Amino acid sequence: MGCYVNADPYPYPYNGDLRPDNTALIIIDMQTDFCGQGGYVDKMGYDLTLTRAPIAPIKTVLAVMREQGYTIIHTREGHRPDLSDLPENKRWRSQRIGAGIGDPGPCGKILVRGEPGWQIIPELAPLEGEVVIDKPGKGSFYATDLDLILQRRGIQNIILTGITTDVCVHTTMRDANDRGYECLLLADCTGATDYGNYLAALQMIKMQGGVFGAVASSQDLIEAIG
Ligand code: C5J
Repeated sequence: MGCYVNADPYPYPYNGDLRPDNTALIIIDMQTDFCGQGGYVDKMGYDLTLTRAPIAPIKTVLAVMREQGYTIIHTREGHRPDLSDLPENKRWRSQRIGAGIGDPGPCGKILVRGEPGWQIIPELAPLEGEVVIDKPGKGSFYATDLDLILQRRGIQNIILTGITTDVCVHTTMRDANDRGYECLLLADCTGATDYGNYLAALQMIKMQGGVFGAVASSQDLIEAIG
């Protein structure tokens, strides 16, 4: 019995206990800065088709999970306008490659809260009442109230989507796994700035019997939750 997703390397979740009231969909950093023209990733010179690929599949999963009453969580990476929460070395590193965080660009100041580039793209905009987590770092738990919100709602399972697979999505998944959350990454609902890194990031999750959780497609998830 139970509800299992046909995932790799094991049917997810491990205990078959997958319900709208114990499971959250997290959509990580689907902001113009990471997938839109003139944003941070574009300024760094990476191929936007890789970070835009998950938009349509996420939209489909989001509609299904909203309809069924799952907890929906959106995250945004960004810094305060006075940059008081921007580590010196993060600023230095980004400036060095021509995409200085906090510097003006075509979409406003790069990765600064309130600027056009920092907004979640309209296709995946949060609805009134959905949780939005503002984070200054890669992980969604660091310096945020995400864990508190998940605990209060009795969330045990986290379905991860968003960008980028090898940076913010992986950091969040690793941290969530350490905290005891049962994690599933939807492979077609995530993308990286480098295709090889995307593939490697998926592979890393599946090592050691699923060291950070499991991987499935959005279709596998939708079939399981009906
Ligand atoms: C990065 C992210 N890559 N959302 N952020 O700096 O993955």
